[in-house]
Amino acid sequence: MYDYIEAQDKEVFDAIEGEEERERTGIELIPSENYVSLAVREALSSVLTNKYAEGYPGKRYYGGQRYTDIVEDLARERAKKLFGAKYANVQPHAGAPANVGMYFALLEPGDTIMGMDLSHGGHLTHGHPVTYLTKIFNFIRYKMKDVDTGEIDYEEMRAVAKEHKPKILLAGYSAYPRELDYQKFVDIAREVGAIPVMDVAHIAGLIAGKAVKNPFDYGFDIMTTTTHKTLRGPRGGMILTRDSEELAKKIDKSIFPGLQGGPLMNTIAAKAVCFKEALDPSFETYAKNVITNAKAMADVFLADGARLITGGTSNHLVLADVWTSYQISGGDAEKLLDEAGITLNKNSIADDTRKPMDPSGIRFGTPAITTRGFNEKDCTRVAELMIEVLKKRDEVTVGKAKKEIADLSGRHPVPESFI
Ligand code: DSN
Repeated sequence: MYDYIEAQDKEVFDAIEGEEERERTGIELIPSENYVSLAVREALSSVLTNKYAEGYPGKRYYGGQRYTDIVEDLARERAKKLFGAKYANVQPHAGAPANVGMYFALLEPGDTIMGMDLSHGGHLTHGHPVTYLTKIFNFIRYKMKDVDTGEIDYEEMRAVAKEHKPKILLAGYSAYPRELDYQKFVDIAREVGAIPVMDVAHIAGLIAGKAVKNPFDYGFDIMTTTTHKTLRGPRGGMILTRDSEELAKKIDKSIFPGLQGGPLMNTIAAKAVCFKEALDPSFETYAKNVITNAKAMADVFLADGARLITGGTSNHLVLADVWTSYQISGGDAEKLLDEAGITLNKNSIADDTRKPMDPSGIRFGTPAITTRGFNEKDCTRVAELMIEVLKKRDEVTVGKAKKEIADLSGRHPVPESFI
């Protein structure tokens, strides 16, 4: 596949080869990562990368759009079908620009957004002080009432929303292992005149595969997402509007020309390919298995007495407080498990007393290994090995785990149509 790079640029070729080997042999547990199909990768490397296509199908600023219009229309139609939306904007380059574009479409500078507290699972773009967004908009937060069950404090949310009158009530997260009570979000949003928006970046594939609830069924107006996590598509973003033409028009204008220039047409083609894959009934089985596998891993940690944020999982990810459970920091746990061939990420936990660069938690999940065909039994074994490594930490234990991880990996090669 990389013949030309190999002949022309050995340094880049070697790095790509190295990464491919890493992805083939290690066990990828970062819950926001996945393997995309070769069809998706072919679209990404297609000639569509050569084309400027500012504007939208039928209304572009450059000529020669016969094929780009077909591709973008296919992506939009498939996205709408997949998520039950009337409108789709498939141009955001990633999840962050999707959220930024959505904010600017719906708000004026100084307006208020209410989102999940970052240490309780929210995302940087939901109002972390390090982002420029906080210089423009006013962010207020809601939290979990009970970190051990994951229950959100909806009464507090209602009271704070009534006081501060946010224009957007934002649901969604990047490190929260439970489903939200969508009806409560929508009710509170309507009570205070806010637009209910859900950032489904992490669970888009689970929604598409009907393994979890669809926020649109509860009246959310807008969903923002990435396409490369559980949805198993190219690195990119998207904004879906349930049924308001007015909102959809504002979003289109905000993404282009408000925020971005030329859309990445090769990525949009890859999104279209990924959406077709996700519309196939087999994707429903995949999505269900992702959750079953994550639950199997959580159960092993719970049986060992570990503290899991929210007490388990109902989706694709697990957030373990390894500092309390095993007296190891998230950073050290990440490094140690990496030595055993397991890739995951350190992660802050709710109201963490440790610093973000070496927090109390680790976050892991099953989208990638489920693509490789890992089942509940395999996932149980991976979790057991993780715990052994976290507890003993010596060279022999790490070496033994590494060998078994390599065996497991060998038994479930990345499918040929994926790598
Ligand atoms: N960086 C992503 C994640 O890992 O969850 C969120 O943008």
